[in-house]
Amino acid sequence: MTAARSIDLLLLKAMQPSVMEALAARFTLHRLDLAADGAAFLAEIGPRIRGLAVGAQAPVDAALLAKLPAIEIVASFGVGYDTIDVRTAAGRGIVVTHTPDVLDEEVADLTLGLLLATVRQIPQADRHLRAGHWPQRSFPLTATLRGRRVGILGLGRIGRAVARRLEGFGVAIAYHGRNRQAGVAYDYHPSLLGLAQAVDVLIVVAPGGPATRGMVDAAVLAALGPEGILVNVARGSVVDEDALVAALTAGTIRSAGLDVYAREPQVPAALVALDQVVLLPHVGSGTDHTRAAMGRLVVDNLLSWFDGGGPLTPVPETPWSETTVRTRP
Ligand code: 8YV
Repeated sequence: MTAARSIDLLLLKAMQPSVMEALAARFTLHRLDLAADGAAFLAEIGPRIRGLAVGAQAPVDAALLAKLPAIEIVASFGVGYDTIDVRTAAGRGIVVTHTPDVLDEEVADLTLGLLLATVRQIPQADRHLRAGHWPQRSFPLTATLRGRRVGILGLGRIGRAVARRLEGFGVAIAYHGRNRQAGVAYDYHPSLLGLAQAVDVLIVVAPGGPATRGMVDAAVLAALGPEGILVNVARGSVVDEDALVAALTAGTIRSAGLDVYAREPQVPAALVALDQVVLLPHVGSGTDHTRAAMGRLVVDNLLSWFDGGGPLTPVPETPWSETTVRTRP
């Protein structure tokens, strides 16, 4: 008797060890990054691939999906999935899953840390001490969170977790998103420009992708005013990075705290040169605890799918339902 063939799963590159271990226990893994000739590799194993596990930043475009005629599911590590062509996937009945919920509180914690670090210049104060300047001169007085009005762009799961924390800081909270949210007491602004005019801190938590590209532009930044602070923990694409550098350089806004950039891991030298900004290397969800939870969810989505239980956390665009799941040819 021959053993049942294991399911072929493609990885564009290695994922964290706990994920690799769990996947290897159930699937036959194929690593595109280890292939000497990627095109030849895909031509050979592409037709057998039934699942794809990817890190959040790895592009899964129509050209890649076209080389995977038998693919059923793309399981992505991360809540944002702007690098995955979900429309093409949906058109072919391919399920796409992501990792929402498990990272909300972690990213919200980091967001508040980044906001405080930016307003109170915590990294700069640390640099001042380490450079031995303290005995010669006190660290300069900084801006404050007191009396500030904070606007949130994107009041989704993470945005709401940020807002809950902000309530404890005693600041006024407002938001902009596609729709006013029922049961939410914060001021709603139907336009981003209107929100920016009403606040002096803007926190970007909106998803990336074409609908939000370059939304935080020169006009929005100018509306924040000279005491304005921009915090972005979402996607670099949401902010016009050139306009941001120009606004910071000209003093149109006071500062920025950034965890994400337009062309990661490249960060414009002009941003790095600005001492008042706080720059993090996309670490919003980056703790052992939360990355382990995200990894488990990637694995559990794949196991559930191939066990016939459907996806656990499909993206909204995925045309999945109990009735369609097992009627695929
Ligand atoms: C990623 C993120 O998971 O969830 C997201 O959308 O941006 C991060 O939490 C991280 O970049 C790992 O790829």
